[in-house]
Amino acid sequence: PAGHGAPARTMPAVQDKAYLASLKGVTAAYVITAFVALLIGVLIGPLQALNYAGINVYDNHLLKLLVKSYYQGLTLHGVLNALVFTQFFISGWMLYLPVRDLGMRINTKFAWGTYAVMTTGLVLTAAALLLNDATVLYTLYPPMQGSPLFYIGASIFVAASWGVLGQVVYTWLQWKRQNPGKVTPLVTHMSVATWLMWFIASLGLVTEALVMLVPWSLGITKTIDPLIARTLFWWTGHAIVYFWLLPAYIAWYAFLPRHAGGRVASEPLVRLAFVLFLLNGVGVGLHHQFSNPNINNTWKIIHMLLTFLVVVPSLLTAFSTAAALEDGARANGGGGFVGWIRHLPWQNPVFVGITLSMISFIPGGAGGVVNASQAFAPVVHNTAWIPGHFHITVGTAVTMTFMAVSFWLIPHLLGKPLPNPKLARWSQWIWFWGMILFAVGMHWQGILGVPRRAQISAVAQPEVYEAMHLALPRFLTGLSGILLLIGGLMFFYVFFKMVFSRRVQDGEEIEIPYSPSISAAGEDLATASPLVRLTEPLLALGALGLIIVLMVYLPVLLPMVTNMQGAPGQMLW
Ligand code: HAS
Ligand code: HEM
Ligand code: CU
Repeated sequence: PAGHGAPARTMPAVQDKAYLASLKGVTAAYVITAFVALLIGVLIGPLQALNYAGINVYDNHLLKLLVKSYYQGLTLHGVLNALVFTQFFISGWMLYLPVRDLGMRINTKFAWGTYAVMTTGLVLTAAALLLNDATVLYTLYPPMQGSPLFYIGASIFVAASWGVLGQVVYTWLQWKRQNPGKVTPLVTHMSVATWLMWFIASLGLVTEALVMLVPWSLGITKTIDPLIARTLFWWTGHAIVYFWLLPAYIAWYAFLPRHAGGRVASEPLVRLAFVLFLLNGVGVGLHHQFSNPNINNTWKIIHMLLTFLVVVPSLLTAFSTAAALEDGARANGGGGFVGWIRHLPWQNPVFVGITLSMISFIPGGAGGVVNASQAFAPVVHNTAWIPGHFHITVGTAVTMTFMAVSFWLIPHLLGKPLPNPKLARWSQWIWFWGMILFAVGMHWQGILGVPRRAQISAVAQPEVYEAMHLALPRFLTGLSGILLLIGGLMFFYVFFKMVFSRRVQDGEEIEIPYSPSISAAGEDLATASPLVRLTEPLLALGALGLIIVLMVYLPVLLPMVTNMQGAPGQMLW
């Protein structure tokens, strides 16, 4: 019933203005750097969409000055969008939120230091990419080899994320010590669970980089085992998608109900969903390696079944966020079976961006289940279907949520209001439709056998691919690139106009949009529900998560390590 439940949390006030300015400053630095990376990445994307429409623009001399090949551009696009944009945004977002949520004071010098280290890693990696020394290495796959600069830069970049992670977990533990017997507030719980999941996830990549890639690129070791490298890569490579997704889930669960005038359905359920990702999010990476030989098929099947299991917390999210939206719409006078949808705040660009991003995740997630099915994987693996899948997951569900969040976060951080809310709203609609068309075109072409990571427009007879006979999917992919360019430019116009405008208000007037909840978690552990008590000890749950990962990865890795197959490095460009 309306009025039932718990009111929204109010953010603890911060008295020390200089400290608050520094905390907001470092957060804004992360967020703005993220969107600068996205801007460059997004400018390259449409050229790739044209490629899949059969139009080759890469013989252009002007373009050749910037990128030497389709593949160099593609690598810049993948790295800047999926790795740099996401990690910078998340590092600001998931540092700021828990710190403000807990009302704790952190050492902002350390936070700025971490930002500087991350930026150094970015500059080194970007230099290698721009020098054409790391082309096609977005997934790092040896025996293809890049310059040491690339691997060292990437290692520094990932190490910096541990800096933020450490600071957040440390701050949370300090709060726990000062507040014994208290339930961790929801947003902090989600943030800490995500950071701990990322810690477990990143161990694969860190091992690959430190033990294999860096020594190999420096010439200390002469050969490398590609299978071990891939396996360690996908240990991280699947779970990294939850490192991108869960910060978006924070906006969906904790803040979207407020934008829609509704309530969080159940806080204990949210906590359960995040703990399920912490336990089961990492040990599923073999679903990227079904086609790799020398891996026992039983383990591939186990990882497949565990992948189906990790769909559960996303389904929990789908139903409970939909319930929160329905709650808001009915409170706004909406009724009927689906008629209530019209009573959602479709005028609000934050709401529109986040909700459309969630809608895109319905086919995005469903496609993931197809990819993970061993029977379907051979049909879709390494085809255009796969970029179709991940542009409606990371490229829309995550990216558009972060775009929409910036519409209130930047005003809150910098005291600069959102200019042109209407243009902001339109940018989200156009991006959404662009990505939907992109997904239709690319999934379709993929099923007809068009490969991914291929400059098919430069093939003398692109008709070798059945799909290239079909005008419609080609057309859809090409058109989507143009729509996305327009939607993207509209977004960046609004974003940078906002960032470069004059400060006109105290950002604190724009509150963090905490939502009320129907079923709250309570404040005291002693009186909390069993589910809340079970999901509270995140460090212990993280340790359990690590044990599960070792259980499903050591039996896969050990036979590889005892039967190593060294290959010399190759540079193909
Ligand atoms: Fe994936 C490949 C399987 C989720 C990203 N994925 C990729 C790659 C990327 C990526 C980047 O099993 C390519 C890597 C490369 O370069 O090779 N993926 C899955 C599965 C899931 C999944 C099972 N992927 C993601 C997410 C990503 C992402 C999230 C980024 C953020 N993926 C795969 C597999 C491959 C793969 C294979 C390898 C393919 C190959 O052969 O190479 C699941 O986690 C998905 C679960 C999600 C759902 C959807 C729930 C829906 C929700 C929205 C509700 C909406 C509402 C709106 C309520 C079940 C939560 C209501 C609105 C109103 C108005 C009322
Ligand atoms: C790859 C287009 C935005 C992440 C691709 C490909 C196309 C494309 C056509 C496939 C190229 C190939 O396989 O040869 C676009 C367009 C965009 C856009 C038109 C919007 C303007 C994004 C965003 C993200 C993203 C926002 C992530 C945040 C990636 C990644 C790859 C990729 C990770 C794979 C790189 C690789 O295989 O090495 N993009 N994209 N893209 N895109 Fe996008
Ligand atoms: Cu995966």
